[in-house]
Amino acid sequence: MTISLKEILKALADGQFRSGQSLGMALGVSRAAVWKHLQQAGRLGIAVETKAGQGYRIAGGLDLLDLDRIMLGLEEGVRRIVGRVVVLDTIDSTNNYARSELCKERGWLAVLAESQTAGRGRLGREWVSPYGRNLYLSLGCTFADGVTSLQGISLVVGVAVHRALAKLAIAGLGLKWPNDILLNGKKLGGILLEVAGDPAGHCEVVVGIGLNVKMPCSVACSISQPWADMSGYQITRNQLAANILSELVPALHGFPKTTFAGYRDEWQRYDAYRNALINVINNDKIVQGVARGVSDAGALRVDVDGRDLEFSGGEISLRRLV
Ligand code: BT5
Repeated sequence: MTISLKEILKALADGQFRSGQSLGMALGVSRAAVWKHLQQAGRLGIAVETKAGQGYRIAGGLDLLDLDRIMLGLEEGVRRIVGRVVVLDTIDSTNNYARSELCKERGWLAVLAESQTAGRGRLGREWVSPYGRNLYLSLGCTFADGVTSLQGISLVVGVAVHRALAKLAIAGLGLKWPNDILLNGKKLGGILLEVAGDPAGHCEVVVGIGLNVKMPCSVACSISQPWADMSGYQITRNQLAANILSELVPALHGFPKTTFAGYRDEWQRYDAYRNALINVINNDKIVQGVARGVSDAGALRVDVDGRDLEFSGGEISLRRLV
């Protein structure tokens, strides 16, 4: 019989010691097979403690994704819209998976994974995605009215994520244009929106959300900017996934009838950079000015030497100067 690493990790998820023999018996494999699988866990950044006479333990336990728990956290209406929720173990990128499923069949689906081997941000940047600790979620959706009807949709995603986190009583949240979720000024999560299809007709949108729940120190050093996670809060990843979907799905389902204009005030309330002196960076071009919120179409408004300029496009980044 072959078993997956996840089955062994599930058996150790409560953080208690289990002997190799009892694990093997419960899962129908040999002690040697258990040992072999647990070598892999180390490579995934999960520290498995071994103690003579007691066996194996994951100190602090593991909070693994569970499809049934996520589904239980969703209202009937949300379940009906999404249609399919998929929980994967390790995948290159949940966005890739969602996109290839949408190519096979139009509609809506949500994809979650324990880890990503090629998680990405904008412009091919890396998204650090260790196993079993954070949230990697993609929502694939199909719209009928063309790409241009979706202006500002990524900012609506930010508002939905903010609402979900605020309901979990997380304090110190903020949004940074265009796609960052901040906690106490540091990057807690990011949004990657990918659109394909007809500019005037059917188009497929994949909304990818990465949120740090409990980032292991062993991989955190590879993040190239100040980051945050939710380790100070008692939040399970299943609850978090359900909360995000509960806010995100109705918000996007309202598109394009409800436009970003309906969310603009709320986005601006959470705007972490409002009235801050910033650099707007677009490739090697840098413009300095004061951030003045966003337009009805979701463009960034910046006061540059007394002129009100607007910036839009997924390749722009902001840096705060003071
Ligand atoms: C983003 O890009 O912020 C969008 C990230 C979207 C990730 C999700 S996970 C589920 C789905 N599947 C995917 O493959 N992607 C999506 P960007 O603005 O380009 O930010 C990337 C930058 O954030 C990197 O260059 C690092 O500086 C930083 N970074 C990388 N991993 C991070 C992490 N786990 N937490 C905080 N910052 C991180």
